[in-house]
Amino acid sequence: MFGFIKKAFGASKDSEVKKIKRDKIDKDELEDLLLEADVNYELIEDKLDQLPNSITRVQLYNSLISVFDYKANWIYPDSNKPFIEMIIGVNGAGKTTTISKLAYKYKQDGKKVMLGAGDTFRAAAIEQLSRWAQKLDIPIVATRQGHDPSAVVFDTIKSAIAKDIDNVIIDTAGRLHTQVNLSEELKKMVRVADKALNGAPHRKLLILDGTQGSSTINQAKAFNEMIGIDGIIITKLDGTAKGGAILSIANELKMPIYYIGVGEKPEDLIKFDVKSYINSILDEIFGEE
Ligand SMILES: Nc1nc2c(ncn2[C@@H]2O[C@H](COP(=O)(O)OP(=O)(O)O)[C@@H](O)[C@H]2O)c(=O)[nH]1
Ligand SMILES: [Mg+2]
Repeated sequence: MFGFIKKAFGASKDSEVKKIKRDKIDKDELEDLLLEADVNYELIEDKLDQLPNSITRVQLYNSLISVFDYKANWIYPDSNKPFIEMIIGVNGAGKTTTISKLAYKYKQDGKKVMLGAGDTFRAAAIEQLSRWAQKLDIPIVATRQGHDPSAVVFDTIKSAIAKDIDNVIIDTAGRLHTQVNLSEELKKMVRVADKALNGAPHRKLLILDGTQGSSTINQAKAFNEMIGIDGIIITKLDGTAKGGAILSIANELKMPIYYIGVGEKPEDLIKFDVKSYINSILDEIFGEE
């Protein structure tokens, strides 16, 4: 499932050599492996300090799983239809692509989906999302470049209510003239969503570019301060050896990671499962069970 883990934890470097199964790993060797996979240094030290010199699979499993020991800070609404999600993140992180993936997934699950082209800053962003909507045969609310994205938010939600839509996914700009503008615009979009439907947006998802590794953490903190983030999707993990950054991101942000992106096609979205993720890492280190 998590093929990218192989890249991050060394197997690919010598893929001809069959992984030898072992019962324990030395602290020093483990430290090197985790550092290479882009796990944050302080996190590694913190975890290794609590482990013996020679570490078993079970010991490491318990140590790594504890990084994810936190709860979501939002609640799925009871019957508040439609379910509104806002997709946030810097330009190029993979917002628009991820929206198409989510839309595809919801549609596969039998849901009625609608998109809102809330990145009105760039004409290309509106076109890109419209193309996806057409390809996936999903309705979209869009306006011309430069128009107020909050109006798009309002219109999308109202239209979705009228058409009995299940899932609304709203795109946002990743960059404006200034950071202050961006912050104000996003805040307004959130306020207006709540006016269109009480409690909306129900989930604000932050898209982080997995190839940037741990360096996305500061970005995430900035967006969280602006409008509060409810969860994370990490993209582009198909092309990187930084799969360990997921641990650093979880540890620093203490926010649920819902999905990971592993390609550019609509089906390249994987539900993130903590246990499978950690077991994939452990398989690389100890050999498959
Ligand atoms: N390999 C790969 N490329 C991705 C993934 N997600 C997005 N991309 C690519 O990253 C680039 C930027 O994506 P886009 O959705 O336009 O980013 P946005 O500016 O945040 O909306 C595009 O070329 C996408 O095809 C992914 O999971 N894997
Ligand atoms: Mg975009």
